[in-house]
Amino acid sequence: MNDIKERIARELIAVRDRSLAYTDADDDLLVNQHSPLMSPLVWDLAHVGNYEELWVLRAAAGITPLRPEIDDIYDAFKTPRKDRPSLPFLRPAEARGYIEGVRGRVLDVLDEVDLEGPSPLHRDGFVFGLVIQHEHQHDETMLATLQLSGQPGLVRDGELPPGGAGGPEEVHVPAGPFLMGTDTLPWAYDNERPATWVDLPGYWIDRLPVGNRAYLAFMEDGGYDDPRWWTPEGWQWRQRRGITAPLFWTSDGGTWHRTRFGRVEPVPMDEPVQHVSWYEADAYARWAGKRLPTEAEWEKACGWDPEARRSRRYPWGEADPGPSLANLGHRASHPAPLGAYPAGASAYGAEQMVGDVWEWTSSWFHGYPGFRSFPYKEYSEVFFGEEYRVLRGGSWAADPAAVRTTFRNWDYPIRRQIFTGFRCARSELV
Ligand code: AVJ
Ligand code: FE
Repeated sequence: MNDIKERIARELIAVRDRSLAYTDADDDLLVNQHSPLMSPLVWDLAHVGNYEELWVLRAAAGITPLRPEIDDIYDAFKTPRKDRPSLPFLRPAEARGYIEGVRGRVLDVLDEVDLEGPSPLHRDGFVFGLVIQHEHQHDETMLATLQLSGQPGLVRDGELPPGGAGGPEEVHVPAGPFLMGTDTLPWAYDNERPATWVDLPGYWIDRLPVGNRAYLAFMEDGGYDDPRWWTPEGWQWRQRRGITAPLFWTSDGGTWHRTRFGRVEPVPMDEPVQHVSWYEADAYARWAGKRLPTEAEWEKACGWDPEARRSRRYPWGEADPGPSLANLGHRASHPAPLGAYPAGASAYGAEQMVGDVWEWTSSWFHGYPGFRSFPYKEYSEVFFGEEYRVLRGGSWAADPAAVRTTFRNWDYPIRRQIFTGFRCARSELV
């Protein structure tokens, strides 16, 4: 039990170090809004502290509210992101003081709590997992905000393995049932439960995410100008917004560059494409004679172990994602080159399924059969329906604590500021 508590304490410290590193900047950068799509950075910072107060201190431990008067400011449902600059949110010094005060009490709660008790919030440290994953997700959002701001500063240049490991273009996943989702991973979200048998026909899925070189071939083949490849909504979006390339790409007389955290550099042809919308991913797949994988196809190819007949936590098994297995945890501020992680392959031989880029799937975000919201409807359930597409796998900016083969992310099909790419699939010929 103390092992779990120590692990929780370590993870709490690590994620807070991360949030503080991302907000170690002048007040102007933190309080200004850099895009109507995003909150001011200091809003995210105090929001994660407020969430921690709500869930660990008040809900799980029954502690009297510390600052109930600020709850409304940090309620994501009360004020849409575009309107958050006008909120009377805490200024940076006060925000840091507030979240530090909350955190001190959270560590006291951790010391005393019975993680084997009857409360489902306490069991296996669920509520701590909830706030750790929540903060990591906001940290990734903060990185997207920083990228949109165009400000230099937060580029990390950690070394990633070289790409180029060979292999087939596609891997085959034979027909048959697999268990989708989980009943057993203790920190899994409600939307990953319950585990459900899903019987899929056989299919092929790309071994690797689609790279910049392949994506550029689509562009040069007139992919953005040919409505045959686009859904009607996608075509309308492309026309209205005048989209001709991934977000952050610019071209000067033939060579494509990208702006990455304030640096302009040639688009690296061997990296997975990122900053494309679902509409672009879907159009590319049709141009390539393929389609996007369904969410079930994606998860089976990533996590199912056909021999053991169970899901793995990561594509390669249960081992933590070391530097030779996946590009997670913001080691460097970009995806790794294609073929950089042969040791991280799934049972079916698919590579780079976790880390590098989130991957669009063809599926809308719905609850699995038997879904029950826990611990609150506003995490998942209110987003179910035909508005959000599911993203899988996690990007270079995602932390291993918030990545697993069953983890589900979702966003509007027009969104491109997130660290998102895709891979293609196709049905077996019959
Ligand atoms: C799961 C990434 C879509 O950022 O809106 C953060 C995560 N939920 N605070 C989001 C989340 C509440 C969520 N995503
Ligand atoms: Fe949140």
